[in-house]
Amino acid sequence: MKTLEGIVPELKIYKRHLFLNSLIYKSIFKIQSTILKASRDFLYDKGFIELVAPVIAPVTDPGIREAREIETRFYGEKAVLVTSAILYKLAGLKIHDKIFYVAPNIRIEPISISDFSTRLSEFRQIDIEAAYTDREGLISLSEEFLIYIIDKVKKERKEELDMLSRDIKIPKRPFRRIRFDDAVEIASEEGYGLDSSGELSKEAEKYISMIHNEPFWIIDYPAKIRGFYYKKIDSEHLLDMDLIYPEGFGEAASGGEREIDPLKVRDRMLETGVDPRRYIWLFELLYDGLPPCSGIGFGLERLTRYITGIRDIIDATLFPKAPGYLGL
Ligand code: ASN
Repeated sequence: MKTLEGIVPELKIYKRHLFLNSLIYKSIFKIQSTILKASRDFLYDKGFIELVAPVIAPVTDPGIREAREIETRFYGEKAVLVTSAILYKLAGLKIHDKIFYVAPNIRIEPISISDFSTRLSEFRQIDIEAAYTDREGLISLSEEFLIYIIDKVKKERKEELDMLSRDIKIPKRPFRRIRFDDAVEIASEEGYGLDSSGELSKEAEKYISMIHNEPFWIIDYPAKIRGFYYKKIDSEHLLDMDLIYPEGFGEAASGGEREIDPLKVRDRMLETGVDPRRYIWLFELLYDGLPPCSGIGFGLERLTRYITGIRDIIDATLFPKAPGYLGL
C-alpha cells in the first residue's frame, strides 16, 4: 500500500498545510472529488435527491459503538455535535422517498497514538435512505453504487491511480454474505475476539477483511450492540448489514432496515440503554407516519482510502481530525 512514507503522522496532521502540494495528496483528493461526483450522479440517476444535514443538535445517534458524543452549549442550552445523520435521514423521507446527505459525523473515538489507519473523529458519510425498500433492496443498490464509483475513478483518474500505484479491481456481484455470528467464529479460530462494545475488534475485522479479495457483507448483528433504529430479524439479531472492503481495508458502510413502530423503537432504546425521554421528536415523527425504509452510510474517507490504496485514514481527508488530534 502506498503511503506518505517517512513523514511522521503528527506532522501530517498538524502541518498539513505544508504538504498539500505534494503529488500524492493532489492525486488522493482529485480521486476523492471524482468519488463524490460519481456518488451524486449515481444517486440522482436512481431518483434520489441530496439534502443538507445539521452539525449541532439537541440529541444525536447513540449507536456509535466505542465512541462518545461531543457535548457543547448552544445559547446556554445543552447540545451535541451530530454523530451521524440517521435521525435526519428518517425525517428527510418526509421531503422525498429517496434522499441522501454527505454529512459530517463527529465522534470521540478512543485515542490511539500507534494507529492512524482506520478511525477519524471527524468524517463524512454518504448517507443514503430509501422508503419502500427492504434490506435486500439496499444491499443491491449499495453493490451497484460501489461498482459505479470504482469504474468512474478507473476511467477518469487513471493518472492519479498510477501515481499511487493502485490497481483496483471492479468487484463482482453479488458480494458474499457472512452472518455476524459466523464472522465471530472465523475470527476466533485465529484468536481474534470482540471489543468492549461487543463488536468485532479492529484486529478481528482486519483479519476477516484480509482473507477476502472482494468486498463482502456481514449481516445480522446482535440487537444489543447496534442503534435502536434497526429492525429485528429475530429476538437477538437485526436486519442490518455492514459492507467490508477486502485486502485488510475493513469496514466500508453500515446500514439496515428501520424499525418504524414507535413502541418497538422504544423497546429497542431500552434494550440498548438509551433514554426515550431524549427522543420525543422522533416519536412524534414516527406517530405522524413513516414509510417502511432502509438506509446505509458509506464513510467517504474509508471509500477514498480503499480506492486510492493508501494505508492511513488521516491521508484520506484534507484536514484530518484523528482521535485526540485537532490538527488544523
Ligand atoms: N449511517 C448508518 C445507517 O444508515 C448509521 C450510523 O452511521 N450509525 O444506518
